[in-house]
Amino acid sequence: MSEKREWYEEEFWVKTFTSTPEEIDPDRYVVCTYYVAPHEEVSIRSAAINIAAEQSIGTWTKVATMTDRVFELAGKVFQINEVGDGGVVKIAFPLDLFDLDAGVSHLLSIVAGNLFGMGALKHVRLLDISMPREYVKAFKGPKFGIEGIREILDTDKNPRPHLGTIIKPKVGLTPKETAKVAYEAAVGGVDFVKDDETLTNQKFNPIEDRVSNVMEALDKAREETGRNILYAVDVTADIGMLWKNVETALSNGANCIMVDVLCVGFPVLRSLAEDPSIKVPIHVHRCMHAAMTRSSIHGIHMLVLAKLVRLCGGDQLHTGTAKGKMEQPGSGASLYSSKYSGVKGIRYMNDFLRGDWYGLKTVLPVASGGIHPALVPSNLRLLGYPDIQLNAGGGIHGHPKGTRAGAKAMLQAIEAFMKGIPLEEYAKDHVELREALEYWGMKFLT
Ligand code: CAP
Ligand code: MG
Repeated sequence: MSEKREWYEEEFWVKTFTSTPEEIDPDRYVVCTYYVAPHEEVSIRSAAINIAAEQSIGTWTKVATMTDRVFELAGKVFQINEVGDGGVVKIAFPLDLFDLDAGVSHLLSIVAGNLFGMGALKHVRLLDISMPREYVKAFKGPKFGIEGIREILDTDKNPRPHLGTIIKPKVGLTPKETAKVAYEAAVGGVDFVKDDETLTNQKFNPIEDRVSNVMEALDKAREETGRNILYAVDVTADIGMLWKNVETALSNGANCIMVDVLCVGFPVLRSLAEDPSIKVPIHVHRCMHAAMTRSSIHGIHMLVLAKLVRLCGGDQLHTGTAKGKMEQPGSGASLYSSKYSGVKGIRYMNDFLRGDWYGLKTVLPVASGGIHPALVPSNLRLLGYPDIQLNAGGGIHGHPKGTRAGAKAMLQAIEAFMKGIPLEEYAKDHVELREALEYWGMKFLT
């Protein structure tokens, strides 16, 4: 192994870009936690100083124009714990470095900018970010949050997990066929219906016809069952078309909109949430997140993305399952504290979204992806309840007796769990649940 090169160990770099934890006032700094794996010849402290310097005052060598004002903006490495091939480091960036009016796009250019390409680093992962009150207060956050959604769905007095569905197949149905599936799911007992993330305004299912047909079907279901049901219309598109989709959806009665946040960008979510004409909750899908979140040693942890979604005003957000068809994040991340790894990491993120954050409204965590009735107890137990929504697409519409029975079976599984009754026991006199358990067995459970 070649000798470690202490690239940034000269007094100037250490003095400018490191400090002790006691010197970091949490009200005056944005604090980032990174997993850093430097190339063999670079020490962890050098790598961390490299990040602090590049992402704050941005220079790899002394320049003639350094003044005290510039030095006050320096990022500070104040904690290093060596793990695996690298270390978990904390870097504090002074609040004055941030343009509070420029929001998340500016924040990302600092805390998740050039550092991902630095030549001294083999891997680097932004694990967490903690912002001072003044920073968080520059955002309005969600308009509805868990409380607002519960009021709409009338589950505030007796909180329970919400049941959602994604209309399947993903694409190819006509507006009338979509509305029929939505109606069946609603009568079967779902609280929430959503478009799948690739359905927007294609020829086979234009948004105007779809929304008017689905809302009519849900009105009918409400008259019959007395229950409100939200329909999240996917408005994802490039900016001009996105706003047209929003207008079309709202003018045809949509009571919720949905956006693929990483495809459109955080600022778009924020502009939707802060627009006074949008008086409905925003459901946030996260497709593409795994390009950043899946590796346990490189990229950006989902917890960070969830914090940004809350700042930008998402009312509900996909955060993953404990059991389901998608990869559980962070396999191999025993490198870190449990709050960043695997299912415990999802739970930690869900609890953050449910908890107080300088007065911003909460965000309802959504577990989705391969869920069917047999998976309900473990997902609720491990991810936390009652403040959660379980979404099932295939796990409802794939029921042997169809969508209505599928929704009933999911609801029965939730009821059984909430009453503390084992599913097999409850299934004895709940036929839809029994059929679902027989049909899918333990798929994805083990
Ligand atoms: C679920 C889903 C969601 C995934 C995405 C799908 O459908 O609609 O997009 O949940 O994963 O198309 O797979 P099924 P995540 O219930 O039929 O699986 O929520 O982890 O972002
Ligand atoms: Mg989907």
